[in-house]
This record gives sequence, structure tokens and C-alpha cells, in this order.
Amino acid sequence: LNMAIEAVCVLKGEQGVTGIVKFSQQADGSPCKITGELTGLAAGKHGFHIHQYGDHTNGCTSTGGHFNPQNKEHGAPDVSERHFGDLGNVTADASGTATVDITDNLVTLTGEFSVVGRAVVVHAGEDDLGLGGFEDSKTTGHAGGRLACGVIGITK
Ligand SMILES: [Cu+2]
Ligand SMILES: [Zn+2]
Repeated sequence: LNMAIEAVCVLKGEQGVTGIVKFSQQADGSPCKITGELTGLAAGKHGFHIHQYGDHTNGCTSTGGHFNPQNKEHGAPDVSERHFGDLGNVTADASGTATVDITDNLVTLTGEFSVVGRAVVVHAGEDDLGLGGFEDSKTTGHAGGRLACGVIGITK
């Protein structure tokens, strides 16, 4: 009997970038596995985040900023000063495909900080993990425009 908690996000954008990302947690409080594939990207690194709102009213702009319920600065996924939504970068190969394979200890599908109903966004540029020294490094990782996004929803 599989008691895991499962969610899925289908990403779509205006420039042909698409993807499916699955979230799985063995139980309340367990690390969250985030797996999937994105296609249609330029080769190289792309910022990959959970944003605050599951809202597409004005495309990916309506997803707001990074999910940040504890009012921290933007950072790398493996440091303590980070947004809950900071998942670093995904890397696309020469064919434009990026494989997502992340295990994260902050992302959760349950409780007050659940990401269900929020959005996944993939960016045009690389997330500098807060270290780039740009005006927006400590808020967005200077990752540039939003190529595709989708809402995280419960699945079986
Ligand atoms: Cu983002
Ligand atoms: Zn962030």
C-alpha cells in the first residue's frame, strides 16, 4: 500500500517550453522528491523555483515572487538562508531537455507551508543562488524572464 503524498505540475509557456514535474513525499515531514522533464529550453542552466501563487491570470507574471513564508533572502537549495521555493537550476542539454531530479527538505505537500496550489516556474536565465551581486540576486537569483509555469496539484 503506497501511502505517499503525490502532486503534479504541468508547465506551459508562450515560447514552446513545456514540462511535467512530479512531487512525492513518503509521509508528513519526509523529504520531498521532485522529478520530471522540461523540454524546449535553450541549452544550459535555468532557474527553477516554486512561486507564491498558483495563478495564471496574466501568464507566469501572476505567480508572484518565490514562495517565501519565512521572509528570508534568496539562496541556494542547500543553504539555510533561502526561500522555500528556491530549487536552484535545472540544466538543459543540446536538445533543450532538462531532467529534474531533486530531493528537498523544505518543500512539503502538507501543513501550513504546503506548496500545493502554488506554482513552478522555469526561467530564461541561470539562478545565481543569491551570489551574483546584481540588484535582484537576493530576491530572484537574477534568473531573468519566466519561460513556463504551472500550478502544483494533488494527484494519485
Ligand atoms: Cu522563479
Ligand atoms: Zn528565491
